[in-house]
Amino acid sequence: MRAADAVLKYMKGEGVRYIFGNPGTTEVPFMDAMVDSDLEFVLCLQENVAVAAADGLSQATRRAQVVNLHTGPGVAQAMSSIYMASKHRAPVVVTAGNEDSRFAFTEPLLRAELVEMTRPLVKWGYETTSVDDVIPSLRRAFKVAQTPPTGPVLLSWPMDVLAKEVSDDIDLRPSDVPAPPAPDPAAIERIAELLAGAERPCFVAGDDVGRRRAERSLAELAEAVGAKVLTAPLAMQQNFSNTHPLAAGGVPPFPNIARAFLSNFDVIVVIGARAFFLYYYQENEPVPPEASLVHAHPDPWEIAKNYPTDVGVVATADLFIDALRRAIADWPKDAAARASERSAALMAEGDGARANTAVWAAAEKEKTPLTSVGIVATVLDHLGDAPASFVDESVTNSLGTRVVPALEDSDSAFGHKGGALGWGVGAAIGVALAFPERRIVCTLGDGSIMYCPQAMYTAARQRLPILYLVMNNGGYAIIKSGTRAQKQRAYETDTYIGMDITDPEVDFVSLARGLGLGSAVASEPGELDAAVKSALAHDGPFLIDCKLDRTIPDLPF
Ligand SMILES: Cc1ncc(C[n+]2csc(CCOP(=O)(O)OP(=O)(O)O)c2C)c(N)n1
Ligand SMILES: [Mg+2]
Repeated sequence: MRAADAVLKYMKGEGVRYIFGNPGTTEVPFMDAMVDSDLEFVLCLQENVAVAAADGLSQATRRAQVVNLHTGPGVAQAMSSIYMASKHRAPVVVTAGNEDSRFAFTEPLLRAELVEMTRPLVKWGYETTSVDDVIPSLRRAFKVAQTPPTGPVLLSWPMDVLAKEVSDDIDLRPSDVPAPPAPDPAAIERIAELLAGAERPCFVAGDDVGRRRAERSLAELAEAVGAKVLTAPLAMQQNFSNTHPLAAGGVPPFPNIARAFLSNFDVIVVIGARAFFLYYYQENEPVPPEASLVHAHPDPWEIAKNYPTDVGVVATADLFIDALRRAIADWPKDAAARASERSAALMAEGDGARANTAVWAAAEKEKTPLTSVGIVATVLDHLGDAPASFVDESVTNSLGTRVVPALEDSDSAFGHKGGALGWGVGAAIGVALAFPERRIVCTLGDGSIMYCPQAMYTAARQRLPILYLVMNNGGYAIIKSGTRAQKQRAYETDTYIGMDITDPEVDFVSLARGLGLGSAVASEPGELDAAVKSALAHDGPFLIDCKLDRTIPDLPF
C-alpha cells in the first residue's frame, strides 16, 4: 500500500474518526487515500476553522485529533488557531503536505519550512523525508501530543514521500501514552499539614481538572477540607460544578480583583492552572503575600514561575487530588473535626446561591434591549432537560453562559484562553462532533464571529445542532471600555476609532443563510422566544442575531 494509505489506517487505530482540513496540490496523495478510508474528511473553508474544530474535538474527547493542511499557505492561515491549541494544551496533530522533495531544493511555489514556521507553538515538529519514517514519526506525534503536559504537534509530509509504497505488513500499532508519574508523597504530606493548620483554605481549579475529569473528585476533596473552590482566570472548561455549594466563582483576569478574591484565603491551592494567567497590568499582585501558595501542575515550568510557592508538585490534577484525599483521610482527629465544622458552615452559606441566580436571570429575560443573561435564560427555558454544552467566545457577555446554566461537569462548557478571536465558531463544530446527543449553544461576540464566519458553512454541511447566538453590541465593547478607562482623548471626545461595526451593520441573518444555516434576528423578548423556537425545530445549525444594548460597559480596567 501507499504510505498515505498506511497513515489513514494508523490514525484509525489511534481512535481518530474525523480529519479536519482544506486540501491543495501537496495533499493530493493524502486526499487520494481518503477515497478508500472510512475516516471522514470534514471540509473547512479556512484553515483556522479546521484547527479550532480539532481543538474543540480534542478537548471534548481528551484524545488527539487530526488536521491536514496545505503546506505554507495552509499552515500560515491556521497559525492563530495553532497558537490557541498551544495555549489550550490541546493534543492536535497538525499534518500538512509539502512540496515534492525531489525539487524542494529549487525553492518551488509550494515548498515551505513548516517545522520552522510552527516551532514556538508546537511540542514537537518533524518533516518526514524517508518513507520508512512516516509511520514511526506519526506514532511519535500522537504520543507526544497526548503525553501530559499535552499540546499540538506538527508533521510535514513531502508529497512524493506519502505517495511511495510501504510494506502491507507494516506495524501500525499505536504506542501506549505514558501514564503521568505519581506526585511526590513528601510534598503531598506537607500540603496535608498546611491544610490541617489552615483557617480559610481554598482551591483554584484550572483546566487540567476538567481535562482529567477530576471535578467530582475535587468536590469531595473540598468538602473534606472545608474549602471554597474558585476556578482559575480564563478557564477553558467547566472545572468545577457551578451548582456546588462550595463553588465561589471564577477568579477574574484583572490583578486587582483577582487579589480581592484571593485575599479571603490563608492557604491557596492551585490545581492544574497557570498561577496566574492574567489579562491586564495592574499594580497589585493577585497572590496575597501573607497566604501560603501550593501549586500542582503537570508542566514543571509553570510551578513557582511567578510567585514564591510554599509547595510545588509536578502532577496531573486527578493524581494530585487523589493523593491529597488519601493524605487528608489520615488527618489527626482535631484537624478533621475543624475541617468538617468549617465545611458544614461553608456549604450552608453557599446553598442559596443558585436561587438568587434564577431570580436575576428571570428578571433579565424581560428586558429590552436584550441582555446576554436574559438570552441564555430564554434558551434554557426552551431546552428544558435536553442535554447541552456551551461554547463561549462572547467576550464582555461571557458571564451569562457561565453563570446562568447549571454547568455540572467538564463536558458542559468550553471557552478560550489564548485570546485569538475566531476560535469559537469552529471549536463548536468539534464539540458538536464529540457529543452528538447534545445541543451546542455557542455564544459569540459580533466582533469575534467575523474572524472566521466561514466555520458556519462546515457546521451546516455536517448538519450539526449548533445554536449560534451573536451578542450584537455593534462592535468591540471591551476595547472601547479599556480605551475609555485611560481617560485620555477617546474619553474626552467619546470617540472610539476602529471599534464600531455599524457602518455598514453586518447582516448576520443573510450571512448565516448564505452559508446554509437557518437564521433570525431578535431585538426584544417576544422575538427572541420565537427565534429560539424556530432554532430548536431546525435541522442543522441556526444563528440568532441578538440585538443588545450598545452602552459601553464599565469593566475593571
Ligand atoms: C485575532 C484577534 N484580533 C484582535 C483581537 C483584539 N480584540 C480583543 S477583544 C476584541 C473585541 C471583541 O469584540 P466582540 O467579539 O464583539 O466582543 P465585545 O467586546 O463587544 O463583547 C478585539 C478586537 C483579538 N483578541 N484577536
Ligand atoms: Mg461586540
